[in-house]
Amino acid sequence: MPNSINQQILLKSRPVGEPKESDFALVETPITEPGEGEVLNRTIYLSLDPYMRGRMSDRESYATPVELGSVMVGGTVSQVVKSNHPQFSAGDFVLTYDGWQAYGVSKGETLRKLDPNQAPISYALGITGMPGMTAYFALLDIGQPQAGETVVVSAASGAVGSVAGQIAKLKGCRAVGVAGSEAKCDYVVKELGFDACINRKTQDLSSALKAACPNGIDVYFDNTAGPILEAVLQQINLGARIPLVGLISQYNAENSPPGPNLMPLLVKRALIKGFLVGDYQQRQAEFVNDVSQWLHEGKLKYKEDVVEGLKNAAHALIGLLQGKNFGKLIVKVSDDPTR
Ligand code: NAP
Ligand code: FER
Repeated sequence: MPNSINQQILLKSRPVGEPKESDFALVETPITEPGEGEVLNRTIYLSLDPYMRGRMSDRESYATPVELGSVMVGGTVSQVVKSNHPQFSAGDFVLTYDGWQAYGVSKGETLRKLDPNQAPISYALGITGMPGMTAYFALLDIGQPQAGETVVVSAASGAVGSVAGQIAKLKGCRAVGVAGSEAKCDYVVKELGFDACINRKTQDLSSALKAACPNGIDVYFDNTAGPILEAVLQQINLGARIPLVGLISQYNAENSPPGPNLMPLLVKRALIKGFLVGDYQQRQAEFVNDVSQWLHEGKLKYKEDVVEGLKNAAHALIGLLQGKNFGKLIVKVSDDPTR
Protein backbone atom coordinates (compact mmCIF):
# COMPACT_ATOMS: atom_id res chain seq x y z
CA MET A 1 0.00 0.00 0.00
CA PRO A 2 1.39 3.37 -1.04
CA ASN A 3 0.72 4.94 2.32
CA SER A 4 -1.07 3.62 5.36
CA ILE A 5 -3.84 6.22 5.39
CA ASN A 6 -7.40 5.23 4.62
CA GLN A 7 -10.15 7.60 3.53
CA GLN A 8 -13.62 6.83 4.79
CA ILE A 9 -17.01 8.46 4.45
CA LEU A 10 -19.06 8.23 7.60
CA LEU A 11 -22.75 8.83 8.18
CA LYS A 12 -22.76 12.00 10.25
CA SER A 13 -26.47 12.73 10.63
CA ARG A 14 -29.74 11.11 9.69
CA PRO A 15 -31.34 13.02 6.83
CA VAL A 16 -34.80 14.43 7.01
CA GLY A 17 -36.21 14.26 3.48
CA GLU A 18 -33.49 14.48 0.85
CA PRO A 19 -30.00 13.63 2.10
CA LYS A 20 -27.52 16.55 2.18
CA GLU A 21 -23.77 16.42 1.77
CA SER A 22 -23.48 17.61 5.34
CA ASP A 23 -25.05 14.30 6.44
CA PHE A 24 -21.71 12.69 5.46
CA ALA A 25 -18.20 13.26 6.76
CA LEU A 26 -14.89 12.39 5.07
CA VAL A 27 -12.23 11.25 7.53
CA GLU A 28 -8.73 9.88 7.30
CA THR A 29 -7.88 6.89 9.46
CA PRO A 30 -5.10 4.31 9.55
CA ILE A 31 -5.56 1.31 7.27
CA THR A 32 -6.33 -1.77 9.35
CA GLU A 33 -4.32 -4.96 8.96
CA PRO A 34 -6.24 -8.06 7.80
CA GLY A 35 -6.68 -10.72 10.49
CA GLU A 36 -6.85 -14.49 10.15
CA GLY A 37 -8.90 -15.45 7.05
CA GLU A 38 -9.28 -11.80 6.09
CA VAL A 39 -8.28 -9.82 3.04
CA LEU A 40 -7.23 -6.17 2.70
CA ASN A 41 -8.69 -4.60 -0.45
CA ARG A 42 -8.13 -1.36 -2.32
CA THR A 43 -11.49 -0.10 -3.47
CA ILE A 44 -11.64 0.54 -7.19
CA TYR A 45 -15.40 1.05 -7.64
CA LEU A 46 -18.10 1.77 -5.06
CA SER A 47 -21.70 1.06 -5.98
CA LEU A 48 -24.31 3.68 -5.13
CA ASP A 49 -27.82 2.29 -4.80
CA PRO A 50 -31.27 3.49 -3.77
CA TYR A 51 -31.36 1.18 -0.72
CA MET A 52 -28.66 3.34 0.87
CA ARG A 53 -31.27 5.98 1.62
CA GLY A 54 -33.02 3.44 3.83
CA ARG A 55 -29.80 2.63 5.69
CA MET A 56 -29.39 6.30 6.56
CA SER A 57 -32.68 6.32 8.49
CA ASP A 58 -33.39 4.63 11.75
CA ARG A 59 -37.04 3.96 10.99
CA GLU A 60 -37.92 0.29 11.06
CA SER A 61 -36.79 -1.52 7.95
CA TYR A 62 -35.83 -4.92 6.61
CA ALA A 63 -32.19 -4.03 7.28
CA THR A 64 -30.39 -2.47 10.21
CA PRO A 65 -29.46 1.19 9.76
CA VAL A 66 -25.89 2.45 9.48
CA GLU A 67 -24.91 3.76 12.89
CA LEU A 68 -24.07 7.44 13.14
CA GLY A 69 -20.29 7.79 12.90
CA SER A 70 -19.92 4.51 10.97
CA VAL A 71 -18.68 3.98 7.45
CA MET A 72 -21.53 4.06 4.90
CA VAL A 73 -22.23 0.61 3.54
CA GLY A 74 -22.00 -0.32 -0.11
CA GLY A 75 -20.90 -2.90 -2.63
CA THR A 76 -17.38 -2.47 -3.96
CA VAL A 77 -15.15 -3.87 -6.67
CA SER A 78 -11.65 -3.96 -5.30
CA GLN A 79 -8.16 -5.30 -5.77
CA VAL A 80 -6.64 -7.49 -3.10
CA VAL A 81 -3.62 -5.83 -1.46
CA LYS A 82 -2.85 -8.42 1.19
CA SER A 83 -4.53 -11.78 1.77
CA ASN A 84 -4.69 -14.06 4.79
CA HIS A 85 -7.17 -16.29 2.99
CA PRO A 86 -5.99 -19.27 0.88
CA GLN A 87 -8.37 -18.54 -2.03
CA PHE A 88 -7.16 -14.96 -2.64
CA SER A 89 -3.80 -13.42 -3.53
CA ALA A 90 -2.56 -9.87 -3.88
CA GLY A 91 -3.64 -8.52 -7.29
CA ASP A 92 -6.93 -10.44 -7.49
CA PHE A 93 -10.04 -8.46 -8.40
CA VAL A 94 -13.00 -9.09 -6.12
CA LEU A 95 -16.60 -8.09 -5.52
CA THR A 96 -16.96 -7.23 -1.88
CA TYR A 97 -18.97 -5.03 0.46
CA ASP A 98 -16.39 -2.70 1.95
CA GLY A 99 -18.54 0.44 1.86
CA TRP A 100 -17.54 4.03 1.30
CA GLN A 101 -13.80 3.82 1.89
CA ALA A 102 -10.56 3.63 -0.06
CA TYR A 103 -9.40 0.44 1.68
CA GLY A 104 -11.42 -2.24 3.39
CA VAL A 105 -10.83 -5.46 5.27
CA SER A 106 -13.29 -8.29 4.69
CA LYS A 107 -13.62 -11.98 5.43
CA GLY A 108 -12.32 -14.06 2.54
CA GLU A 109 -15.47 -16.19 2.30
CA THR A 110 -17.61 -13.12 1.55
CA LEU A 111 -15.64 -12.19 -1.58
CA ARG A 112 -16.46 -13.12 -5.18
CA LYS A 113 -13.41 -13.29 -7.43
CA LEU A 114 -13.81 -11.41 -10.73
CA ASP A 115 -12.27 -12.26 -14.07
CA PRO A 116 -11.45 -9.02 -15.90
CA ASN A 117 -11.34 -10.94 -19.19
CA GLN A 118 -14.95 -12.00 -18.83
CA ALA A 119 -16.51 -8.54 -18.39
CA PRO A 120 -15.43 -5.11 -17.16
CA ILE A 121 -14.95 -5.60 -13.43
CA SER A 122 -17.33 -2.75 -12.60
CA TYR A 123 -20.24 -4.71 -14.16
CA ALA A 124 -20.27 -6.83 -11.00
CA LEU A 125 -21.91 -3.87 -9.25
CA GLY A 126 -24.63 -3.69 -11.90
CA ILE A 127 -25.73 -5.94 -14.70
CA THR A 128 -23.87 -9.05 -13.49
CA GLY A 129 -24.39 -8.19 -9.84
CA MET A 130 -27.16 -7.34 -7.42
CA PRO A 131 -29.21 -5.03 -9.69
CA GLY A 132 -29.02 -7.42 -12.66
CA MET A 133 -29.98 -10.36 -10.50
CA THR A 134 -32.91 -8.36 -9.15
CA ALA A 135 -34.13 -7.66 -12.69
CA TYR A 136 -33.69 -11.28 -13.79
CA PHE A 137 -35.49 -13.01 -10.93
CA ALA A 138 -38.19 -10.46 -10.22
CA LEU A 139 -39.17 -10.38 -13.89
CA LEU A 140 -38.92 -14.09 -14.67
CA ASP A 141 -40.05 -15.56 -11.36
CA ILE A 142 -42.81 -13.14 -10.40
CA GLY A 143 -43.59 -11.36 -13.68
CA GLN A 144 -43.58 -14.59 -15.73
CA PRO A 145 -43.65 -12.70 -19.03
CA GLN A 146 -45.16 -14.60 -21.95
CA ALA A 147 -44.38 -13.84 -25.59
CA GLY A 148 -46.76 -11.23 -26.96
CA GLU A 149 -47.54 -9.71 -23.57
CA THR A 150 -46.92 -6.10 -22.59
CA VAL A 151 -44.40 -5.40 -19.83
CA VAL A 152 -44.12 -1.91 -18.30
CA VAL A 153 -40.93 -1.05 -16.40
CA SER A 154 -40.41 2.06 -14.22
CA ALA A 155 -36.97 3.64 -13.69
CA ALA A 156 -36.38 2.01 -17.07
CA SER A 157 -32.97 3.46 -17.87
CA GLY A 158 -31.53 2.52 -14.48
CA ALA A 159 -29.51 -0.39 -13.20
CA VAL A 160 -32.44 -2.72 -12.57
CA GLY A 161 -35.04 -1.41 -15.03
CA SER A 162 -32.74 -1.42 -18.05
CA VAL A 163 -32.05 -5.13 -17.56
CA ALA A 164 -35.68 -6.01 -16.80
CA GLY A 165 -36.94 -4.38 -20.00
CA GLN A 166 -34.29 -5.97 -22.17
CA ILE A 167 -35.03 -9.42 -20.77
CA ALA A 168 -38.73 -8.80 -21.42
CA LYS A 169 -37.82 -8.12 -25.07
CA LEU A 170 -35.71 -11.32 -25.17
CA LYS A 171 -38.84 -13.18 -24.03
CA GLY A 172 -40.83 -11.77 -26.96
CA CYS A 173 -42.80 -9.15 -25.04
CA ARG A 174 -43.68 -5.57 -25.81
CA ALA A 175 -41.57 -3.51 -23.37
CA VAL A 176 -42.68 -0.04 -22.33
CA GLY A 177 -40.43 2.03 -20.10
CA VAL A 178 -41.11 4.96 -17.82
CA ALA A 179 -38.18 7.33 -17.19
CA GLY A 180 -37.50 10.84 -16.00
CA SER A 181 -36.16 12.68 -19.07
CA GLU A 182 -36.22 12.81 -22.87
CA ALA A 183 -32.57 11.71 -23.02
CA LYS A 184 -33.32 8.68 -20.85
CA CYS A 185 -36.39 7.79 -22.92
CA ASP A 186 -34.40 8.08 -26.15
CA TYR A 187 -31.79 5.73 -24.74
CA VAL A 188 -34.41 3.28 -23.50
CA VAL A 189 -36.01 3.02 -26.94
CA LYS A 190 -33.09 3.51 -29.33
CA GLU A 191 -30.30 1.75 -27.44
CA LEU A 192 -32.04 -0.72 -25.16
CA GLY A 193 -34.72 -1.65 -27.71
CA PHE A 194 -37.83 -1.01 -25.62
CA ASP A 195 -40.87 -0.43 -27.84
CA ALA A 196 -41.82 2.85 -26.16
CA CYS A 197 -40.89 5.02 -23.21
CA ILE A 198 -42.94 7.54 -21.27
CA ASN A 199 -41.39 10.66 -19.78
CA ARG A 200 -42.88 10.73 -16.29
CA LYS A 201 -41.94 14.40 -15.82
CA THR A 202 -43.62 15.81 -18.92
CA GLN A 203 -46.32 13.35 -20.01
CA ASP A 204 -49.70 12.53 -18.54
CA LEU A 205 -49.06 8.99 -17.26
CA SER A 206 -52.55 7.61 -17.86
CA SER A 207 -53.00 8.74 -21.45
CA ALA A 208 -49.38 7.97 -22.35
CA LEU A 209 -49.71 4.44 -20.94
CA LYS A 210 -52.95 3.95 -22.84
CA ALA A 211 -51.28 4.98 -26.08
CA ALA A 212 -48.15 2.90 -25.45
CA CYS A 213 -50.03 -0.19 -24.26
CA PRO A 214 -52.97 -0.62 -26.67
CA ASN A 215 -53.48 -4.20 -25.46
CA GLY A 216 -53.29 -3.29 -21.77
CA ILE A 217 -50.54 -4.20 -19.31
CA ASP A 218 -49.73 -7.80 -18.41
CA VAL A 219 -46.64 -7.25 -16.26
CA TYR A 220 -45.65 -4.13 -14.36
CA PHE A 221 -42.08 -4.28 -13.05
CA ASP A 222 -42.46 -1.75 -10.25
CA ASN A 223 -39.33 0.08 -9.18
CA THR A 224 -41.11 3.13 -7.84
CA ALA A 225 -44.67 2.63 -6.45
CA GLY A 226 -46.43 6.03 -6.20
CA PRO A 227 -48.11 7.75 -9.15
CA ILE A 228 -46.70 5.36 -11.78
CA LEU A 229 -48.17 2.35 -9.99
CA GLU A 230 -51.45 4.20 -9.59
CA ALA A 231 -51.66 4.94 -13.32
CA VAL A 232 -50.58 1.43 -14.33
CA LEU A 233 -53.23 -0.23 -12.15
CA GLN A 234 -55.97 1.46 -14.17
CA GLN A 235 -54.81 -0.42 -17.26
CA ILE A 236 -53.78 -3.89 -16.10
CA ASN A 237 -55.14 -6.96 -17.86
CA LEU A 238 -56.86 -10.00 -16.43
CA GLY A 239 -54.23 -12.06 -14.62
CA ALA A 240 -51.57 -9.32 -14.64
CA ARG A 241 -48.47 -9.79 -12.46
CA ILE A 242 -46.70 -6.98 -10.59
CA PRO A 243 -43.27 -7.69 -9.13
CA LEU A 244 -43.00 -5.06 -6.37
CA VAL A 245 -39.27 -4.44 -6.50
CA GLY A 246 -38.72 -0.92 -5.23
CA LEU A 247 -40.60 2.12 -3.91
CA ILE A 248 -38.09 4.82 -4.71
CA SER A 249 -40.83 7.46 -5.04
CA GLN A 250 -41.14 7.38 -1.25
CA TYR A 251 -37.55 6.84 -0.07
CA ASN A 252 -37.08 10.55 0.71
CA ALA A 253 -40.62 11.06 2.02
CA GLU A 254 -40.85 12.78 5.39
CA ASN A 255 -44.41 11.60 6.00
CA SER A 256 -46.27 8.46 4.97
CA PRO A 257 -47.44 8.78 1.37
CA PRO A 258 -51.21 8.89 0.84
CA GLY A 259 -52.92 5.53 0.68
CA PRO A 260 -51.52 2.26 1.93
CA ASN A 261 -47.77 1.94 2.28
CA LEU A 262 -46.79 -1.07 0.19
CA MET A 263 -43.33 -1.50 1.74
CA PRO A 264 -44.44 -4.37 4.02
CA LEU A 265 -45.58 -6.26 0.91
CA LEU A 266 -42.09 -6.03 -0.53
CA VAL A 267 -40.30 -6.81 2.72
CA LYS A 268 -42.55 -9.77 3.56
CA ARG A 269 -42.69 -10.99 -0.07
CA ALA A 270 -46.46 -11.01 0.43
CA LEU A 271 -48.93 -11.83 -2.30
CA ILE A 272 -51.94 -9.70 -3.14
CA LYS A 273 -54.07 -11.32 -5.80
CA GLY A 274 -57.44 -10.27 -7.08
CA PHE A 275 -60.36 -12.68 -6.73
CA LEU A 276 -63.72 -13.06 -8.44
CA VAL A 277 -65.94 -15.87 -7.22
CA GLY A 278 -67.38 -16.34 -10.71
CA ASP A 279 -64.06 -17.87 -11.76
CA TYR A 280 -64.85 -20.85 -9.50
CA GLN A 281 -68.28 -21.73 -10.90
CA GLN A 282 -66.96 -25.03 -12.26
CA ARG A 283 -65.85 -26.03 -8.75
CA GLN A 284 -69.11 -25.28 -6.99
CA ALA A 285 -69.81 -28.94 -6.15
CA GLU A 286 -66.49 -29.24 -4.30
CA PHE A 287 -67.46 -26.29 -2.15
CA VAL A 288 -71.04 -27.40 -1.45
CA ASN A 289 -69.92 -30.91 -0.46
CA ASP A 290 -67.25 -29.74 1.97
CA VAL A 291 -69.20 -26.95 3.60
CA SER A 292 -72.41 -29.00 3.95
CA GLN A 293 -70.46 -31.76 5.64
CA TRP A 294 -68.62 -29.39 8.01
CA LEU A 295 -71.96 -27.80 8.94
CA HIS A 296 -73.50 -31.21 9.56
CA GLU A 297 -70.57 -32.21 11.77
CA GLY A 298 -70.82 -28.97 13.74
CA LYS A 299 -67.39 -27.84 12.56
CA LEU A 300 -68.74 -24.61 11.08
CA LYS A 301 -70.92 -22.09 12.92
CA TYR A 302 -73.27 -19.72 11.10
CA LYS A 303 -75.29 -16.74 12.28
CA GLU A 304 -78.15 -15.06 10.46
CA ASP A 305 -79.49 -11.57 11.05
CA VAL A 306 -83.13 -11.83 9.87
CA VAL A 307 -85.05 -8.65 9.13
CA GLU A 308 -88.82 -9.08 8.93
CA GLY A 309 -90.68 -7.72 5.91
CA LEU A 310 -89.68 -6.53 2.47
CA LYS A 311 -90.56 -2.97 3.44
CA ASN A 312 -87.59 -2.99 5.83
CA ALA A 313 -85.08 -4.09 3.18
CA ALA A 314 -83.78 -0.63 2.28
CA HIS A 315 -83.33 0.33 5.92
CA ALA A 316 -81.46 -2.93 6.54
CA LEU A 317 -79.11 -2.48 3.59
CA ILE A 318 -78.31 1.06 4.73
CA GLY A 319 -77.62 -0.40 8.17
CA LEU A 320 -75.34 -3.11 6.75
CA LEU A 321 -73.14 -0.42 5.21
CA GLN A 322 -72.96 1.15 8.70
CA GLY A 323 -72.14 -2.15 10.39
CA LYS A 324 -75.54 -2.55 12.05
CA ASN A 325 -76.07 -6.11 10.88
CA PHE A 326 -74.70 -8.91 13.03
CA GLY A 327 -74.23 -11.99 10.89
CA LYS A 328 -75.51 -12.76 7.40
CA LEU A 329 -78.27 -10.24 6.73
CA ILE A 330 -81.40 -11.61 5.09
CA VAL A 331 -84.95 -10.33 4.77
CA LYS A 332 -87.80 -12.68 5.64
CA VAL A 333 -90.24 -11.71 2.93
CA SER A 334 -92.90 -14.36 3.67
CA ASP A 335 -93.52 -17.46 5.81
CA ASP A 336 -90.87 -20.19 5.78
CA PRO A 337 -92.88 -23.42 5.96
CA THR A 338 -89.70 -25.45 6.76
CA ARG A 339 -88.83 -23.69 10.02
P1 NAP B 1 -31.66 3.34 -10.73
O1 NAP B 1 -32.91 3.03 -11.50
O2 NAP B 1 -30.38 3.15 -11.43
O3 NAP B 1 -31.73 4.81 -10.14
C1 NAP B 1 -32.87 5.26 -9.48
C2 NAP B 1 -33.92 5.87 -10.45
O4 NAP B 1 -35.17 5.92 -9.80
C3 NAP B 1 -33.65 7.31 -10.82
O5 NAP B 1 -32.70 7.47 -11.81
C4 NAP B 1 -35.04 7.78 -11.28
O6 NAP B 1 -35.22 7.40 -12.64
C5 NAP B 1 -35.97 6.90 -10.44
N1 NAP B 1 -36.64 7.73 -9.44
C6 NAP B 1 -36.08 8.51 -8.49
N2 NAP B 1 -37.00 9.18 -7.79
C7 NAP B 1 -38.20 8.81 -8.33
C8 NAP B 1 -39.55 9.16 -8.06
N3 NAP B 1 -39.87 10.01 -7.08
N4 NAP B 1 -40.53 8.61 -8.81
C9 NAP B 1 -40.23 7.75 -9.79
N5 NAP B 1 -38.96 7.37 -10.10
C10 NAP B 1 -37.97 7.89 -9.38
O7 NAP B 1 -31.69 2.46 -9.41
P2 NAP B 1 -31.70 0.88 -9.32
O8 NAP B 1 -30.53 0.45 -8.57
O9 NAP B 1 -31.95 0.30 -10.66
O10 NAP B 1 -32.99 0.61 -8.39
C11 NAP B 1 -34.28 0.71 -8.94
C12 NAP B 1 -35.29 0.25 -7.90
O11 NAP B 1 -35.07 -1.11 -7.60
C13 NAP B 1 -35.20 0.99 -6.57
O12 NAP B 1 -36.49 1.22 -6.07
C14 NAP B 1 -34.47 0.00 -5.67
O13 NAP B 1 -34.75 0.18 -4.32
C15 NAP B 1 -35.02 -1.30 -6.21
N6 NAP B 1 -34.21 -2.49 -5.92
C16 NAP B 1 -34.81 -3.46 -5.20
C17 NAP B 1 -34.14 -4.62 -4.92
C18 NAP B 1 -34.84 -5.70 -4.15
O14 NAP B 1 -34.21 -6.71 -3.80
N7 NAP B 1 -36.12 -5.53 -3.86
C19 NAP B 1 -32.82 -4.80 -5.36
C20 NAP B 1 -32.25 -3.78 -6.12
C21 NAP B 1 -32.94 -2.60 -6.38
P3 NAP B 1 -36.20 8.24 -13.60
O15 NAP B 1 -36.12 9.66 -13.17
O16 NAP B 1 -35.63 7.98 -14.93
O17 NAP B 1 -37.57 7.68 -13.45
C1 FER C 1 -32.81 -2.42 -2.79
C2 FER C 1 -31.70 -3.22 -2.85
C3 FER C 1 -31.69 -4.41 -2.15
C4 FER C 1 -33.93 -2.79 -2.05
C5 FER C 1 -33.92 -3.99 -1.36
C6 FER C 1 -32.79 -4.78 -1.40
C7 FER C 1 -36.20 -2.33 -1.49
C8 FER C 1 -32.86 -6.02 -0.61
C9 FER C 1 -31.92 -6.91 -0.61
C10 FER C 1 -32.03 -8.10 0.27
O1 FER C 1 -32.12 -7.96 1.47
O2 FER C 1 -32.03 -9.19 -0.26
O3 FER C 1 -32.85 -1.24 -3.45
O4 FER C 1 -35.00 -1.93 -2.08
